[in-house]
Amino acid sequence: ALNERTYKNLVPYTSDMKTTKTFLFAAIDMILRYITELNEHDSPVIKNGLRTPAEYRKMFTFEIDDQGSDLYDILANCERILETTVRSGHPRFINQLSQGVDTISLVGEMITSTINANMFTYEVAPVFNLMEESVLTHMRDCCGWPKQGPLSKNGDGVLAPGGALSNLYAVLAAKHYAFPQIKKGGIQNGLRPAMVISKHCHYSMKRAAAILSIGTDQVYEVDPDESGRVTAENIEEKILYCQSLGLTVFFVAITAGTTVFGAFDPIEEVSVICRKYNVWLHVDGAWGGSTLLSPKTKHLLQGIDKADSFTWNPHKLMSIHLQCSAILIRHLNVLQEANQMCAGYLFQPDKHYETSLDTGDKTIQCGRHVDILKLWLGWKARGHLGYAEHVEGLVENAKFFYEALLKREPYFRMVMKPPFINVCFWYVPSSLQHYDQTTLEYKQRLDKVAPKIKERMMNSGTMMIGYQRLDDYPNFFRAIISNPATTKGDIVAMIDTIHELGHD
Ligand code: ABU
Repeated sequence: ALNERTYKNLVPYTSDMKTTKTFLFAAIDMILRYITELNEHDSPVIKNGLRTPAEYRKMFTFEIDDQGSDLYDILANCERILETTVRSGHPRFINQLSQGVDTISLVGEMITSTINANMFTYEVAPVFNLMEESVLTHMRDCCGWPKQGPLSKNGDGVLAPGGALSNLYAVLAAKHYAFPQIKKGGIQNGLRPAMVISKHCHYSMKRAAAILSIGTDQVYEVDPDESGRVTAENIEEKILYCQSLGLTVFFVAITAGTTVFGAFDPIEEVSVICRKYNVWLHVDGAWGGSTLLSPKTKHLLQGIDKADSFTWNPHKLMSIHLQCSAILIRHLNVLQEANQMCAGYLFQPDKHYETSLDTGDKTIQCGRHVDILKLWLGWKARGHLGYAEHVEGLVENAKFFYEALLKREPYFRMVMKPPFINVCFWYVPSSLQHYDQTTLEYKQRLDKVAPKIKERMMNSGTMMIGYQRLDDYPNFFRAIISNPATTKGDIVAMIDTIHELGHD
């Protein structure tokens, strides 16, 4: 019985595998029960709704005691976590860009964790480093980047812990490319680097400017049009404006699939401007990068072959488990030159093998998690055709969602026709339907509707969807379906739920 056993009855504290197996089988059994329940579509996303912090604190003993817990108690805690936490893998969790529980990814993470390797050197993680190099090469091939250098490589890159960090890598690489002297000397001698970005870029762009001492005041935003896209003319105008202030624009960032609207900026046109002014072009495709996987959607990234760097998150549209984000750089050696510190105990210059596979000295981190196995397994399992079908299925679901909402006017009102998977809409309760939509009072009252419905939703635990304000728009819902488990039946059920919760 596990209640009479402790960690000392498990390997590596004992060589007897019996208790270890019982413990692991019990954990696997718990996971299987969780996944079974998760895929019952009418089951709740949050059982008994979101609790208060005080209630969760009562449910768990978060404090660590002098005496350790027995194995039964450890498993009971795991069970309680699975019971009470938000089920972000549920088909009706459409709150975030990353969703779902992917069985292949799960196995990838289990094997990764079993090995517990560190990506920083080839000697510690040889197969994973080769695997990462191969998959990143393939991702760059999808961008159409040319082979260069003596090793005939089509660029560089690394898997980073999330899109924000991938974007930080892009700014760092661009800064080093333009001003290599800053690495040692800092920003001095009158250098005034500046960045031009779309106002709808991910906030991590500005944060990268803060981290890298560019300063957020030196980040100049370009307003998008009503469809959420910037124009190349407006980017050029902003570059010229910065130049008139004596600033040197070294970096332009646009987005392939903006976080809220899902808009795609015109890469081809903006790349012409960036070439003209010799500015690094970064495309943040954390969300929309995976449209490269289908012949029906890859036109959305037309011009990506001319970008200098590209963020692409398999943990969003490709359903790979968090975290899995690629930063791809078209230029060789910039990452290494920007980040190299030559720590002698890891990156010995006299190693007996090809040290270009020691990825650690080109990264911001030292230790790095193995994110590649789940991605590689997921891609191997689906193949190119499987992923094309996956992306097309998600686009089809978004279209169905949009059309279903149109049929439910005047209770549902669209913010815009979805440019991609993001479906943005207002719920308009009966009491607001006869208001003049142009009045401030209407906007102020509509602004309060989505948070109220969300509160009711979290209390009932039936589904989860995100909301936000953007530009002059009052709070609206953003429906995202990146989970292949979400069906048309779920979409109809979720629309019904919002309608039920939206009563006056
Ligand atoms: N990194 C952007 C994630 C935002 C979202 O999931 O809604």
